Amino acid sequence: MRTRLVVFTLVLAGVAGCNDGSKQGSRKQAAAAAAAVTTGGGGTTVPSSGTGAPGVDAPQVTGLAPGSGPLDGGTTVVISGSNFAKSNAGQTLVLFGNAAVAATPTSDTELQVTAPAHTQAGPVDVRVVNDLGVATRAGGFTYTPRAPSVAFVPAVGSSDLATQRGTRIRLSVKGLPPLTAAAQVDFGGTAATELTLVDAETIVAEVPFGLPPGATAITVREGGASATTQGFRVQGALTYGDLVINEVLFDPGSTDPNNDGVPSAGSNQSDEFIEIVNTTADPVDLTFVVLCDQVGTTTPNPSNPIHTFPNPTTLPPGGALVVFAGGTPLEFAARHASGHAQASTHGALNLSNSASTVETLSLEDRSVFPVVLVFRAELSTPGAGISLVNRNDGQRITSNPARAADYEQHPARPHGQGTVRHSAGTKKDGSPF
Ligand SMILES: [Ca+2]
Ligand SMILES: [Ca+2]
Ligand SMILES: [Ca+2]
Repeated sequence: MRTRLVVFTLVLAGVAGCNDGSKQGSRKQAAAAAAAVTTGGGGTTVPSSGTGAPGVDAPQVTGLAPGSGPLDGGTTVVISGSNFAKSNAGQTLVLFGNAAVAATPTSDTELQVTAPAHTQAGPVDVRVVNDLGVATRAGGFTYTPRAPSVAFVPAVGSSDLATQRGTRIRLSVKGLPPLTAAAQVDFGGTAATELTLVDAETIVAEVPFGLPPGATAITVREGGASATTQGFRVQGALTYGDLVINEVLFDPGSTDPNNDGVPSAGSNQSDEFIEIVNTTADPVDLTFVVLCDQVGTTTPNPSNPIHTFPNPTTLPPGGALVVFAGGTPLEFAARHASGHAQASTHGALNLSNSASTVETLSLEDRSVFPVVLVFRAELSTPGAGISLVNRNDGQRITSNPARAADYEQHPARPHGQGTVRHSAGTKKDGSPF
């Protein structure tokens, strides 16, 4: 029996290596199968032809039902024929093209099998292989093409007045001809600003400038075919309080909130952080929002950015994103495509450790107007290792501008063997937003 199984494997390798629909290949396979059974033998029957010539016990296939199914596989197919259950090996394989799946005969004349996935629409040969031989049904099963579809991430985007560039939306396209440099993408009929071809099924498109806010269809065209998807949203202007600066750690002391194993100390202030929360019920595109800082005055300074969010950066509803001064933020759960924590694109936040220094942090939204004050807070440090945190943790701050009274010193919370007084990426008690 052991010998038989080894030989059986060789037979399958030979079948899988042949092109679909090759009659010559089929004859070679049949010969191989016959030889294999002879060699592995000990059995009483040696087929003269693996194609199931009349008068021998080799399997034969007379029909498949259904004879077609989707490219993703999963179709339950009943194969009719003969000599399915006489296999002494008790093992039968069915090949759809070159993909083999195990099958169990339900009778001598019927097999039930689940069609495997396939890459290209069209007919494939179906082969039933057991230790009596190989039966081939040329073009026995047809894979039906997928309906064209487009998936996209992120689900919201905007564009920038200053540069007229847009959020980069990654489009995964199925059911179209392979994408090429000639592919076209439009958002609600307006051509994408920039296109970057990733592969035959993936293209990155920038949201064009000047689209009205709201639901916008995305259409991809290639080779005379097109696919359209709904559900994407062009973000409108943010209003005050949609985003809050929820927590700020000016002076990390010797703590390590970015979890990179390097506690801050002295001039290493890489664990400074600013936690931003989306207080709305929708995802917010942060791509063209800029985090700014002005030291020593209560006047915000939009021209002094300390972090530029990468394109794209999306904050989920109620979600938090932490901007650290530096380091390699670890163990922040990926709650959205752009990650839960980022290190300052400017290499530092330079938050003052002095309790007497006022700093005005602001989030400036450039997506619709050059400068729209989204949030500002006049803040000063409470001391080493202690952050300032929104009294109504994660909730909208309505006073404009936000004042020191909107914040409190972070309470102690358990962490490791002791306690800490900050909570980068979580609520005050360490629970998720
Ligand atoms: Ca650190
Ligand atoms: Ca500092
Ligand atoms: Ca927090």
